[in-house]
Amino acid sequence: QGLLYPQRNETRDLIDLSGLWQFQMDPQGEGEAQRWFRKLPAPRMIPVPCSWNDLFDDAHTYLGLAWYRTEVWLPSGWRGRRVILRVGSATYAAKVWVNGTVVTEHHGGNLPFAVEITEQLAWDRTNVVAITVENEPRPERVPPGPPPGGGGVLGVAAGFPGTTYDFFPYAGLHRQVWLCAVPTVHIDDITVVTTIEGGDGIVSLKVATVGGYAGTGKARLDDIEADLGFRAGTAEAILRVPGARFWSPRDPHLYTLTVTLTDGVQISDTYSLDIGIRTIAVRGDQILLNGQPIKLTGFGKHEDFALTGRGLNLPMWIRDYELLRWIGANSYRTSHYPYPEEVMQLADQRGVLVINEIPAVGLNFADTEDLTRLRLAETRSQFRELIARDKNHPSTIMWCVANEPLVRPPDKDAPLSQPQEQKAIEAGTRFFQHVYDEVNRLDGTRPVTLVGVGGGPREWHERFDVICINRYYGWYALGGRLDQAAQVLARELDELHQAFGKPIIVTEFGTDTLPGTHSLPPEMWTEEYQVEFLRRYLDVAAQRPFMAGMQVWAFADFRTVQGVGRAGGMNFKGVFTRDRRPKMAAHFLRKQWTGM
Ligand code: E9O
Repeated sequence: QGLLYPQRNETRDLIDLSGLWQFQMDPQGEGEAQRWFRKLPAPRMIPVPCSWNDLFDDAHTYLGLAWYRTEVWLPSGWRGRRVILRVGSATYAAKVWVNGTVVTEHHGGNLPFAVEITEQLAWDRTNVVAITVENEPRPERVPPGPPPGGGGVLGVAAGFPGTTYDFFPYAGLHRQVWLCAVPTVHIDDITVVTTIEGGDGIVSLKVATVGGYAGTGKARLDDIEADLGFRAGTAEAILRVPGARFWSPRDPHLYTLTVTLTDGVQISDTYSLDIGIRTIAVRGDQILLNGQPIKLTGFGKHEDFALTGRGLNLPMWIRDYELLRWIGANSYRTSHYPYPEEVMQLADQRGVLVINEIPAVGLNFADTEDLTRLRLAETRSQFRELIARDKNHPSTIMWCVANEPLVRPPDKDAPLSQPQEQKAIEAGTRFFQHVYDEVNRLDGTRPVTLVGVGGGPREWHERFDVICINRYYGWYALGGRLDQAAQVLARELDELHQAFGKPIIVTEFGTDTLPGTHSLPPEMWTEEYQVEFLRRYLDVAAQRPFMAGMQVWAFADFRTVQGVGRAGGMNFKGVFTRDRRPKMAAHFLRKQWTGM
């Protein structure tokens, strides 16, 4: 099934089920046997979309099973059409009932899933939609849960709730739930690939339908049109745009592509998509956008805000895009999971370059082969969904397959023996080979990267098109010693460049900084130290023309699990506070990146 963003037009309609739903936690897992999909015994109200954790004290650290329930009356005009239920994001596992019948199950938060529910619907009464969601940190999932009794980032201490990463494991229905009415025979998927020939843009498209459409259609972009002839439900076409405006951060021009199923008289379905004409490629140590080298400036981010948690928060995103422009950033990474679809559309419109990452954070390869096999299956299915969702966004310039995979869990104190370590490195090499091949098969048009961290084996980078590294000399190592930190960083970048000759991006570097804390000379945790640290890193990069990008960790302070390394349950590496006030470092970066 395709994952085209829901649309309302002359042939399609939508109902957004956002609003207050009934909610009940089910720690004993008794709801299904007691038919809670019909009626919840003791519900309270909850907003959708939103995380549940910061709303109710008894749900704050609850990651187990919970029920959502709502009712919806369908418009009579929808009769005779297919009705599709689309869930934008349920973190982590979901099961869906319509009028008492299970219609689908889904694994993996942060990505949408859709299922046709026409058969289950009633037209003469209200329909009951019930969804269970749970976010149990299980070891076979991606991201994996911590080993039993273990967890804790950096081995400082076991965090609570236990995770293999530091951000808070928010749970719930995080994005909209939609009902979509579409024609029985309809456009299910569109794949657009753009290339450049001289001043012309070449737009190649593939259209897939549901219902084995065998008729004709049209593709239109401005006043350029192509005929579509469908066979077994699919058709292809190429549109040439003379003197095209190529999409770039400086001129993020979008064309509207409209695909129509029509016999020339009657229109049976239509769908419009905003596309950018651009190319992205790696040549030697450079990343080329439309044939020109680009350098990324920007951040690693999170989807994180007070009360809403990881729930869709469009005001936050609009503000974040304003601040990205204010500070002169041209890019960010979707650390450490896919962001909302609207946020990708905004990146297209505003000309922001996105490294698009799946939720593969906290992987380690000292765990059993069984676990590695299960995580590989999960990683691949999440990638299939991510690429299906985001393949047509010009802003996505690169796929990222994992953040900071490790040879062994960070909380294991005893080092692995030499042969054990070798085995784990090889297991990781095989894992990433599989993922790389899969991503390339699904989308051969974008570079693919892996984000490595200090101490991670270099072998794992070999497969990938771009070398991305997270480095913390001057913070987690060499704390307080910024001169030495800069030397170590410089030496390592030179070595990596020598070894790989590929583009290098530092995708994380930063220091925890308590807003309002100052010192002279600069000391750790102060605003002065954050500025000095960032200055050293940017200077080292500026002296190395081969560097393809620098992304600061992090854009804003964000909520973490509890632990002695995270004061107040926060990661304070933000350049902005959690409520988006600038720290000194924000002003510093703005000067660096805009010259203002
Ligand atoms: C991942 C990110 O989600 N990278 C972490 C960030 C952090 O602030 C976290 O928020 O902790 C940094 C990992 C640093 C590991 C450094 C090991 C250095 C050993 C010399």
